[in-house]
Amino acid sequence: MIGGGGHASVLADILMGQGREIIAVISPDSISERPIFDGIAHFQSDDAIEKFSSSDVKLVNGVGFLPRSPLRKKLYQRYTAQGYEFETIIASDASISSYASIASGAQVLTRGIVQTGATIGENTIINTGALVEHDCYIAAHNHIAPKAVLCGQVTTGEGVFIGANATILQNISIKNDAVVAAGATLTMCLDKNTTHYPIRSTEKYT
Ligand code: JB2
Repeated sequence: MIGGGGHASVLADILMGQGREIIAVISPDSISERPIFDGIAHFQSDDAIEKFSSSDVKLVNGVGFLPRSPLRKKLYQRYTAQGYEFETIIASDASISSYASIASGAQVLTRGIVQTGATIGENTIINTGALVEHDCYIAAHNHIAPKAVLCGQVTTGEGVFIGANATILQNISIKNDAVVAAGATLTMCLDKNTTHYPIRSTEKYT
């Protein structure tokens, strides 16, 4: 498990519930305040990953992704280039259509829904309770945050962040590294590296 913070602990919970063994947590910071990691070996340097042969272990990308943060993608690319495979994680209560495609290293968390004809790219997070409707194409290294709703045929480029509870209407295209802030509703296509914020009411409460 690479990383030992909030995202890693959610993934560990899912994996342990599926009877999987986590043999080590690799994180520069302490993990002692998270009881889920009790009893698991902890290494503070990424160099420790190379103690484990790529044929013996799978890696889990437990470093999350906030808008335009580079670390998660960097770690994924560094270790896949060295021949390591990242585990694809599907929570037991996620709902994935048999006609959806989930790429290597993607993570669909608790009650995430991926409908028929949808594609989820490598290293992408579909977070708790997010809904990816039919025929969406979600590229690599995205984070679709909790309870975001993507209506049918939404497409995203790499590195897109869609915040919690955001709604993306059908047929919308979102280009690389764009951000949809939490709670926003997106009704038009979004250019690369731009941010769409929720419309705020100007009314004053009296
Ligand atoms: O270079 C690194 C490195 N830098 C930070 N290598 C390794 N192996 N680990 C690294 N870390 C570790 O990432 C930190 O030591 C820490 O354990 C973890 C980051 O934890 P944090 O709780 O700050 O963030 P997160 O990435 O787990 O969660 C973010 O993304 C999630 C998807 C949060 O914002 C969550 O709210 C969000 N749900």
